[in-house]
Amino acid sequence: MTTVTLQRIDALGVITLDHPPVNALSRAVRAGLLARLQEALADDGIQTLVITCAGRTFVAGADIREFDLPLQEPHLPEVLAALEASPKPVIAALHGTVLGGGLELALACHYRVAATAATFALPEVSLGLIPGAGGTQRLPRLVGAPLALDMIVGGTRLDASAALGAGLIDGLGEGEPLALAQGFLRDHPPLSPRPTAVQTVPPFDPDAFEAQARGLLRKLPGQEAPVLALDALRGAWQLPLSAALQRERELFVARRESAQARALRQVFFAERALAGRNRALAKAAPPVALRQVAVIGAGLMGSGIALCLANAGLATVLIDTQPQALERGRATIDSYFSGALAKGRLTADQANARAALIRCETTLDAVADADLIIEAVFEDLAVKQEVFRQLDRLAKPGAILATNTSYLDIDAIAGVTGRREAVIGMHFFSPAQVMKLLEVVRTRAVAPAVLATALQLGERLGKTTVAVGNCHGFVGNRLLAVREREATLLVEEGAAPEQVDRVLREFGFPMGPFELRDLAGIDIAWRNRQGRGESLSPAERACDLIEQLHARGRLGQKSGAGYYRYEPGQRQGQADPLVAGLLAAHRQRRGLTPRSHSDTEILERCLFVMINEAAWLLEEGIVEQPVDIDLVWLHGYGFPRYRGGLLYHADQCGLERIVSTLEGWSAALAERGTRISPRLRQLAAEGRRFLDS
Ligand code: 3H9
Repeated sequence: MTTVTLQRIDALGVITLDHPPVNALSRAVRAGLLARLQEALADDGIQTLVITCAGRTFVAGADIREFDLPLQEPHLPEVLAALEASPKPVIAALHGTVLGGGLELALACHYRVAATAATFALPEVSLGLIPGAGGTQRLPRLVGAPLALDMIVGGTRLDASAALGAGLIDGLGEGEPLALAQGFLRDHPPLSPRPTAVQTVPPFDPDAFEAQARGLLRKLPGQEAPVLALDALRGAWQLPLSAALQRERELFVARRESAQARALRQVFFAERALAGRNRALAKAAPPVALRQVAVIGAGLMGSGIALCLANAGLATVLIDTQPQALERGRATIDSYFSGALAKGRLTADQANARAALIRCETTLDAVADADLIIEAVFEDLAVKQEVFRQLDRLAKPGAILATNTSYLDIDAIAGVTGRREAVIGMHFFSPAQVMKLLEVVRTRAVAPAVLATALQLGERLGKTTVAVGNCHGFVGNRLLAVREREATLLVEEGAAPEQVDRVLREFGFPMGPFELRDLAGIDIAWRNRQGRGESLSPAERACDLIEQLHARGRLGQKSGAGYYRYEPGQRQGQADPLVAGLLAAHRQRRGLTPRSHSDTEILERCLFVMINEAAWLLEEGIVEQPVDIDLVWLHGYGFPRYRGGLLYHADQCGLERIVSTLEGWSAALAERGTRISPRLRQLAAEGRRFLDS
């Protein structure tokens, strides 16, 4: 339901936009706004106008659902130009999230007042767009070029007091936005029209501006929109207003159609659809109420999980039977809260209250009152099974037992308990208090209410929470293992680790597979390979670079050397002649003549084997929907958001091309113990796509 109404209160004309859930500027809203504006201007009894919104927020932007449709009149820039040209003063009365086109609407009004909880941003670049209704022109005129740059290119969000300080809004207060506007009018008689666009940009230092822009763009490699947004912003002082507005509009219209914007829209809606599916599951099987949660193991992972729980207001018991480990865990927690306090992210009261939610204990019987217990001990099946035997004995009836294993068989863990229906996987990513992903791993016997509880907790922790099935490595690490295997084989054949890493970085990953391996630890990969024993294919077993590095004590960043060499205190590795020598000797031993690889071959081999493995995951029913695989890799492994996700990217490449490329490698794939997924073949043969399947 969409309504835009005009109400007269004495000489005030109040235009209210009502288009749930977030008052997005759909065609109907734009048309309604224009019509009510014309009525208000024609009404001699109205002297001043207020624009406000019903519901939980002022306009949160253009209607993203319309971006795949042809442009429809009236266009927002025209509506805003009419508003700004109003001979009667117009006040925007703001609350909630004033975003994108919503902020542009507010900027076109003559005055702005806001509720104290309101926030302001132009997040268009996060959707692959640039502001398309005057944002790049009106914002710098009000707040100056440097802050406009941070907001338009860097996506900086302002709270209401910062917005007031910056001159973005003119008044601020508690209460209903309309009442705030009425108060503002009373305090500032007589108001006259004050168009933003005719003002000039306040003076600024152009060199400092350009340096700031370079700094921001460096943090956004591969993304096209921020560069174009900057281009449009410069128009605010380089071009006459009408030319600058026209240029902004042309860039915006072209961006709507761009591959990156389409990909980012796909991700935007996929994230919300996932949250909706999780909510529906929680409704179908009411979750268990969580009054207290216990975490077993106070290592980096366990303390990180405890932090997540405390940040979400949950009473938490952190247990480690080794007092020294527990002390280290407590120190990690304390330093996190003091850091948050120092950075102003938490007040002292908040930090103290959250820290007090975490109680540290050294005996497992402290789990007695917990409704949920999350185990985060050493990654070894026998160790975890022993912990679960004890937990089964000590936990109260009905308590849920979760494991944070990153690849072990959770059915085998559940099997040692007398409550298999209450055992589930909750795979957090390190550092748990930072990383957005949570894989919730279903076991064979898991009860629906247990699954619902884990999913609901994930949402409460602010994680992108994806339900997956139980298999070695689940979704994320299973695909990671396949990519790492392919990358290692490429190196064995003659590519340099730094070439492989560069190619994947240029694709948009924050780091390449060897850089990631050095960060995560060569010892972790070594232990994983030991654990896989007979299941390693002959090709994988023969490509034993991990064992060779491990034997030399090259454990990655933590030991100062792995695939790369690290200067003390440096996280950026240097290519190491020792590794080049080790590789040369390895190839010689195996009778391999090194060859060079094109960047395209490297990229395709790393990605296409993952796409094939993802198709197997679908075939095996490990995920409910293809998009879940994309969300796991987007939020847990740095897949570039502007490429939409692994399977979205596969769809863009064309499945037929992927299958025919994989067919060309089928002998090599067989050596690795892999076949082309029948599902992938079928989709390709039918000319279909993953995300429509
Ligand atoms: C723009 O404005 C371009 C202009 O410069 C140029 C114009 C010419 N459109 O996130 P939630 C839906 S670009 C359509 O779960 P929250 C969303 O899909 C835009 N629908 O709630 C969901 O639907 P469902 C710039 C939208 O409270 C429901 O609303 N603006 C839009 O966690 C609830 O969303 C942005 O980029 C939209 N613009 O967060 C803001 N926004 O229930 C994007 C939301 O069917 N939006 N929906 O799944 C957000 O950041 C968050 O949604 C918001 C609320 C903070 C508003």
